Amino acid sequence: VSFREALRAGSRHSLCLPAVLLAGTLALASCGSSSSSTSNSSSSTTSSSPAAAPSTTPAASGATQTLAANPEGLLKFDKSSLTARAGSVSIQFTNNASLPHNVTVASASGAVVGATATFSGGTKILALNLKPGTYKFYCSVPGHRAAGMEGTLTVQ
Ligand SMILES: [Cu+2]
Repeated sequence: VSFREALRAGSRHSLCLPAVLLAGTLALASCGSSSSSTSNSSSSTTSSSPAAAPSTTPAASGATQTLAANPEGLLKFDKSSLTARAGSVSIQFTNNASLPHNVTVASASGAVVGATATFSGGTKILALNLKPGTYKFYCSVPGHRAAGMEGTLTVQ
Protein backbone atom coordinates (compact mmCIF):
# COMPACT_ATOMS: atom_id res chain seq x y z
CA VAL A 1 0.00 0.00 0.00
CA SER A 2 1.58 3.21 -1.11
CA PHE A 3 1.53 6.31 0.97
CA ARG A 4 -0.59 8.02 -1.68
CA GLU A 5 -3.22 5.33 -1.47
CA ALA A 6 -3.30 5.61 2.29
CA LEU A 7 -3.80 9.35 1.93
CA ARG A 8 -6.64 8.82 -0.50
CA ALA A 9 -8.27 6.33 1.85
CA GLY A 10 -7.83 8.78 4.66
CA SER A 11 -9.44 11.64 2.76
CA ARG A 12 -12.31 9.42 1.72
CA HIS A 13 -12.81 8.60 5.32
CA SER A 14 -12.85 12.23 6.36
CA LEU A 15 -15.38 12.93 3.62
CA CYS A 16 -17.68 10.55 5.40
CA LEU A 17 -17.35 12.47 8.62
CA PRO A 18 -19.77 15.32 7.86
CA ALA A 19 -22.43 12.78 6.96
CA VAL A 20 -21.90 11.02 10.25
CA LEU A 21 -22.08 14.30 12.12
CA LEU A 22 -25.24 15.25 10.25
CA ALA A 23 -26.82 11.94 11.09
CA GLY A 24 -25.83 12.51 14.67
CA THR A 25 -27.49 15.90 14.89
CA LEU A 26 -30.57 14.56 13.18
CA ALA A 27 -30.77 11.80 15.73
CA LEU A 28 -30.37 14.37 18.50
CA ALA A 29 -33.04 16.59 17.02
CA SER A 30 -35.52 13.77 16.83
CA CYS A 31 -34.73 12.82 20.39
CA GLY A 32 -35.63 16.28 21.63
CA SER A 33 -39.24 16.20 20.52
CA SER A 34 -40.13 13.02 22.33
CA SER A 35 -40.91 14.50 25.72
CA SER A 36 -44.64 14.21 25.94
CA SER A 37 -46.64 15.17 28.96
CA THR A 38 -45.56 13.10 31.87
CA SER A 39 -48.44 12.92 34.27
CA ASN A 40 -46.93 12.78 37.69
CA SER A 41 -49.30 10.81 39.78
CA SER A 42 -49.58 12.91 42.88
CA SER A 43 -52.58 11.79 44.81
CA SER A 44 -54.71 14.90 44.91
CA THR A 45 -55.92 14.74 48.46
CA THR A 46 -53.66 17.46 49.78
CA SER A 47 -55.96 20.40 49.11
CA SER A 48 -58.19 20.10 52.16
CA SER A 49 -56.70 22.91 54.18
CA PRO A 50 -58.11 23.30 57.68
CA ALA A 51 -61.20 25.44 57.54
CA ALA A 52 -59.68 28.77 58.35
CA ALA A 53 -62.62 31.07 58.88
CA PRO A 54 -62.72 33.20 55.74
CA SER A 55 -62.60 36.82 56.74
CA THR A 56 -63.42 37.98 53.25
CA THR A 57 -66.34 36.50 51.39
CA PRO A 58 -65.20 34.99 48.10
CA ALA A 59 -66.90 36.45 45.07
CA ALA A 60 -70.17 34.64 44.44
CA SER A 61 -69.92 30.93 43.61
CA GLY A 62 -66.46 30.24 42.29
CA ALA A 63 -63.67 30.50 44.77
CA THR A 64 -60.52 32.09 43.48
CA GLN A 65 -57.48 29.90 43.12
CA THR A 66 -54.17 31.57 43.71
CA LEU A 67 -51.05 30.68 41.84
CA ALA A 68 -47.65 32.34 41.70
CA ALA A 69 -44.54 32.01 39.62
CA ASN A 70 -41.28 31.46 41.43
CA PRO A 71 -40.19 35.01 42.35
CA GLU A 72 -36.49 34.17 41.92
CA GLY A 73 -37.02 33.46 38.26
CA LEU A 74 -36.94 29.68 38.41
CA LEU A 75 -39.23 28.04 35.89
CA LYS A 76 -41.71 26.90 38.49
CA PHE A 77 -45.13 27.67 39.83
CA ASP A 78 -45.61 27.61 43.57
CA LYS A 79 -48.20 24.85 43.15
CA SER A 80 -48.31 21.75 41.02
CA SER A 81 -51.99 21.08 41.56
CA LEU A 82 -55.15 23.13 41.93
CA THR A 83 -58.64 21.96 42.74
CA ALA A 84 -61.81 23.85 41.94
CA ARG A 85 -65.53 23.37 41.71
CA ALA A 86 -67.14 23.20 38.32
CA GLY A 87 -68.60 26.43 37.06
CA SER A 88 -66.83 29.72 37.21
CA VAL A 89 -63.22 29.25 38.18
CA SER A 90 -60.83 32.12 38.70
CA ILE A 91 -57.10 31.71 38.86
CA GLN A 92 -55.31 34.67 40.36
CA PHE A 93 -51.80 34.48 39.00
CA THR A 94 -48.97 36.51 40.49
CA ASN A 95 -45.63 36.85 38.76
CA ASN A 96 -43.12 38.82 40.78
CA ALA A 97 -40.16 37.54 38.78
CA SER A 98 -38.55 39.71 36.15
CA LEU A 99 -39.08 36.88 33.69
CA PRO A 100 -42.40 37.09 31.83
CA HIS A 101 -44.82 34.22 32.36
CA ASN A 102 -48.43 33.35 31.78
CA VAL A 103 -50.93 30.78 32.89
CA THR A 104 -52.56 28.72 30.20
CA VAL A 105 -55.25 26.16 30.96
CA ALA A 106 -55.90 23.25 28.64
CA SER A 107 -58.34 20.38 28.77
CA ALA A 108 -57.24 16.75 28.98
CA SER A 109 -57.20 16.62 25.20
CA GLY A 110 -54.82 19.56 25.07
CA ALA A 111 -57.29 22.15 23.84
CA VAL A 112 -56.55 25.54 25.38
CA VAL A 113 -59.54 26.84 27.30
CA GLY A 114 -58.02 30.09 28.47
CA ALA A 115 -54.83 31.98 29.22
CA THR A 116 -53.60 35.13 30.83
CA ALA A 117 -51.40 37.53 28.94
CA THR A 118 -47.67 36.98 29.27
CA PHE A 119 -46.43 39.50 31.79
CA SER A 120 -43.93 40.14 34.55
CA GLY A 121 -44.61 41.97 37.77
CA GLY A 122 -48.07 41.99 39.25
CA THR A 123 -51.16 39.83 39.22
CA LYS A 124 -53.66 38.84 36.60
CA ILE A 125 -56.88 36.90 36.98
CA LEU A 126 -57.89 34.19 34.56
CA ALA A 127 -61.64 33.67 34.71
CA LEU A 128 -62.92 30.43 33.23
CA ASN A 129 -66.08 28.41 33.09
CA LEU A 130 -65.13 24.78 33.48
CA LYS A 131 -66.89 21.46 33.48
CA PRO A 132 -65.69 18.70 35.80
CA GLY A 133 -62.56 17.05 34.60
CA THR A 134 -58.82 17.10 34.77
CA TYR A 135 -57.07 20.02 33.17
CA LYS A 136 -53.48 21.09 32.80
CA PHE A 137 -52.21 24.52 33.66
CA TYR A 138 -48.87 25.67 32.35
CA CYS A 139 -46.82 28.58 31.11
CA SER A 140 -46.82 28.70 27.31
CA VAL A 141 -43.63 30.75 26.99
CA PRO A 142 -41.35 28.52 24.89
CA GLY A 143 -39.38 26.14 27.07
CA HIS A 144 -41.06 26.99 30.34
CA ARG A 145 -43.55 24.14 30.42
CA ALA A 146 -40.88 21.63 29.49
CA ALA A 147 -38.74 23.00 32.32
CA GLY A 148 -41.46 22.32 34.84
CA MET A 149 -43.96 25.17 34.73
CA GLU A 150 -47.02 22.99 34.68
CA GLY A 151 -49.51 21.40 36.98
CA THR A 152 -52.87 19.71 37.16
CA LEU A 153 -56.15 21.50 37.70
CA THR A 154 -58.86 19.18 38.94
CA VAL A 155 -62.41 20.45 38.53
CA GLN A 156 -65.01 18.59 40.56
CU1 LIG B 1 -43.08 31.09 32.00
